[in-house]
Amino acid sequence: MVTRGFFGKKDKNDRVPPGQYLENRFPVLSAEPTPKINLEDWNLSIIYNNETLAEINWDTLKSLPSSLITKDIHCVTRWTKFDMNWKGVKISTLFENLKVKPPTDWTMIGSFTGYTTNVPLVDLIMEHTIISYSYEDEPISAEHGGPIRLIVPHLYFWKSAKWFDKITFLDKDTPGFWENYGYHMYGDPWKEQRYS
Ligand SMILES: Nc1nc2c(c(=O)[nH]1)N[C@H]1C(S)=C(S)[C@@H](COP(=O)(O)O)O[C@H]1N2
Ligand SMILES: [Mo]
Repeated sequence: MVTRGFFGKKDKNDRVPPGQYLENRFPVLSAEPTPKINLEDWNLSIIYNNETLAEINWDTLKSLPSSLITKDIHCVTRWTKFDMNWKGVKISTLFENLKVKPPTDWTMIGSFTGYTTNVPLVDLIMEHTIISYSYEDEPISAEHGGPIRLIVPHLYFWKSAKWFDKITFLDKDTPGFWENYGYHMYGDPWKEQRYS
């Protein structure tokens, strides 16, 4: 029997998770005003127990091997956008280069603005999870989280912190900004994990 998808290409509808609609534009969703961050001043800190395990600046980040990912992105406000192209450095590559040995299984992702969101270590070091500085071959615009944002493409987009500048290791899973307002602790779009 020849089934749909037999020839390997996923049907368009199979790429839209339950409760989502296909969007062509790229909406902006921010809880806070857009900050102005110069790349030269940007710095990412990796923290555990109030101790900075490692830091990286833009010059070093851009010297690390980069990855290009093409992913469908799903926002909890129900838009899904196909084939978004992001360039950046895998978090696993970052940890290797900075010689960071993850001390726990849980992290809190932080932004320059104070925005936070929790991401389990296993998800943070997946192949497609990157610290990104380029969208569709251009620098990321400030409103979309530029100069640098996190991209965790397999979870709802609120996990992809804009103006990303902090990874804090935690001993247990702890809610971040939206999770404190009732968003799901994990946020898998295919399981419709919108709210807890
Ligand atoms: N710092 C920060 N990061 C954030 C947000 C935010 O309000 N502040 N919103 C999240 C949510 S809910 C979504 S859907 C996406 C939106 O990214 P965009 O504005 O580039 O579409 O960013 C996520 N990252
Ligand atoms: Mo969102």
